[in-house]
Amino acid sequence: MRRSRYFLPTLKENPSEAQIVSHRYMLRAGMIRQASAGIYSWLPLGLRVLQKIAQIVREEQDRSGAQEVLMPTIQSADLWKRSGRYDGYGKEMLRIMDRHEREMLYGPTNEEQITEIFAGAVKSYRDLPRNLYHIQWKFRDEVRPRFGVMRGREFLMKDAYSFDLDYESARVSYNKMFIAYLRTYARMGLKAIPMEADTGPIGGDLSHEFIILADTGESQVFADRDFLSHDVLADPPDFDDAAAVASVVKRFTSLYARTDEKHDQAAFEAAVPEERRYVGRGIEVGHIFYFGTKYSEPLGARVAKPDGSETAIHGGSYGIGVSRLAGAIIEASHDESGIIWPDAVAPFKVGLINLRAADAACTAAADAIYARLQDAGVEVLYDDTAESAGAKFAEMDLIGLPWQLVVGPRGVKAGTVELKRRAGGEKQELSIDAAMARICG
Ligand code: P5A
Repeated sequence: MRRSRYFLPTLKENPSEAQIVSHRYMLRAGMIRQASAGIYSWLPLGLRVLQKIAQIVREEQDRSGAQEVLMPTIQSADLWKRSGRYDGYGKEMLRIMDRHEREMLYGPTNEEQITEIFAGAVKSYRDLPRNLYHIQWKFRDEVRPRFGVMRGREFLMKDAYSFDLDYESARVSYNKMFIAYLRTYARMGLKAIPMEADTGPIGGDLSHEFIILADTGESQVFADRDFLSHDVLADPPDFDDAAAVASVVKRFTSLYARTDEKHDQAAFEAAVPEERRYVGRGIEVGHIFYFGTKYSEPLGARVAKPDGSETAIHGGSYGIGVSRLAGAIIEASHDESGIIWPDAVAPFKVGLINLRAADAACTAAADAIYARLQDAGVEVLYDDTAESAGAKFAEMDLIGLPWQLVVGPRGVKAGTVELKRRAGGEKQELSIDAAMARICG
């Protein structure tokens, strides 16, 4: 993409409404614009990041055996009256009346909807287990939407729903999601810590939040630093091996990790030696629940057991804050100049800077490198504008692409370019071939 053609409305000044760094940088880097309180438009650069995050989430859901569906944002109130949640959900639910005066709502979550689909389709234990997920916009009329996409009113969530015959089998499904979550966050360059959590309006008696560490997080966390040394991608359990999956889950759940509501300082000190105690703040980027028959009973999701008797299915639901993650990744990875995207979610891999657009030799060299990167399938943003070198460098640092490739008149004469790694900032003068090899290797 040529910068001269790209819709990238960056801001030089810090917007006054943004209180935390991710919100500031998302506005300044032209990723998002506020539409109304807690509701955002995603501009080209931001949308690329959102789509990369969603794709990693999707791949890890698929790998664990879940299957993608797409349910609507608008739901009927009747369904929620049947589950008993319509009144209890309170003011956070956006209630809508259609032209026939039927009560509708903008879905804050989809337990009812998916359970109804399931109840209409599955009648036998032979069709279990199943796990269905979608990546869809939600609306929650938060009292205090704030921090940009971190606490929005409209936000993108991945929500998965598992269906099992009994508690034991539901635990297997829960454990698979647990591992899928660790893998998902690790692929984004994040260390997520699972913590026992309250179940709130979703209900049930088993639940974990996944928290990434960041100073601006909304929850206070107390955890064993041993979490940070586990690498689930290096030694992943096989999803078909329930015992192997359970043993990794056990390794994680046996370490101390609690948010302030559940924290017990006596217990913390007994379980974790002083040098391993982490006390800080964190951002909730996922939340998983086992709630048994809470939705299947009222909505009639029943199956025949092998002995012919009937039972309500055992369910769980599993959420990831996809749009929140765009902000959370910035909270975890930035410096005073801007964002530092982990490679896996970067909107482009390379920012190619032509330092002297008015110089024919420089432009010819930069154009040729641009073509070469595109041919190699590398996503590149090519700053071909006539802006000053200082402005170009500042903008590239702000938008945080992993590599910066700088083509200037002196280097063109010598046959070299400057390659800078955004994370760490180290720079190297290299031949074009060597720079290509570094980027592509
Ligand atoms: C699990 C999936 C649920 O809604 N039902 C379906 C369950 N869980 S949850 O914890 O309430 O939300 C799941 C994740 O969504 C993100 N999230 C938000 N992101 C941005 N703005 C919000 N207002 C918001 N509310 C929830 C969080 O990452 C949460 O873990």
